[in-house]
Amino acid sequence: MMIFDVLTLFPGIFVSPLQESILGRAAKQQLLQVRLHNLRDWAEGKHQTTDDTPYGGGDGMVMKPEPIARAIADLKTRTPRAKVLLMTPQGAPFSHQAACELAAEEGLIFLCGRYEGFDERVRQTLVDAEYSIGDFVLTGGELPALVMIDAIARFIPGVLGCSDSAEADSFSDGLLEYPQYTRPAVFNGMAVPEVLLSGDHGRIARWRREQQLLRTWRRRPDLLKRAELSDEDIRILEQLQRTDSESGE
Ligand code: 4GY
Repeated sequence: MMIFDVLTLFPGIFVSPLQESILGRAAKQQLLQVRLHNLRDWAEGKHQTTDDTPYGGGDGMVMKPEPIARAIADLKTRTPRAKVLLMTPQGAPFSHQAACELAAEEGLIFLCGRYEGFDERVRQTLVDAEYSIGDFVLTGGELPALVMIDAIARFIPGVLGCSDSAEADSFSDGLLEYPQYTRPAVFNGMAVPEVLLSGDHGRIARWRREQQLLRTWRRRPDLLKRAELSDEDIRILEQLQRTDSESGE
């Protein structure tokens, strides 16, 4: 079973997102365990202080290194090989690929920051990897940790039904998903594409691949450079670029 340890000043943030739906079921089935820890439990003094003013002056507070060092040392007595992860806009872009790799670890420790961030020596000596979930600034590392736990959990065998495995989903080949439809066949005057009602599985598969390529080219051309493309895919893309104007994407 995969162990996720979370070090945070606000463990309450995690409770309901981890209890609901797929993650909640995975925890019940003992496919994963998320252990929430209040960093304040490792702080000292009457006020159990976890932050202090920055050396050199400036706004806000910085998280002190000692409570974090004690907390990580304690957690590692139980999961010695666990990797310590820190969520910050300065980290490496978190991705499908990173989620897949992290799912192979025995344990992960998510160190969630608040205020203006961490004493630099925390990063240097206690953290194995830093990740960013996007180019924006949040008020703490808790929501990024939840995002990462969710994305990583999808790669743990048994968490998703066998009908939709994480390896089979479209990001695995680096392309965006094709459009999906369900009943009714006509909604507000908009009909489902005829090919999807045809019952011709070969034609449907070719249409879906074409839609994936079209969408990715239109919306995220940066992804195409790294996507796994067959000769047929490249032929389809060249065709699309010649007939660009027609589609409603
Ligand atoms: N974006 N991706 C992000 C963030 C804010 C540490 C307190 C992000 O991952 N984390 O915005 N984190 C945290 C950073 C100090 C605020």
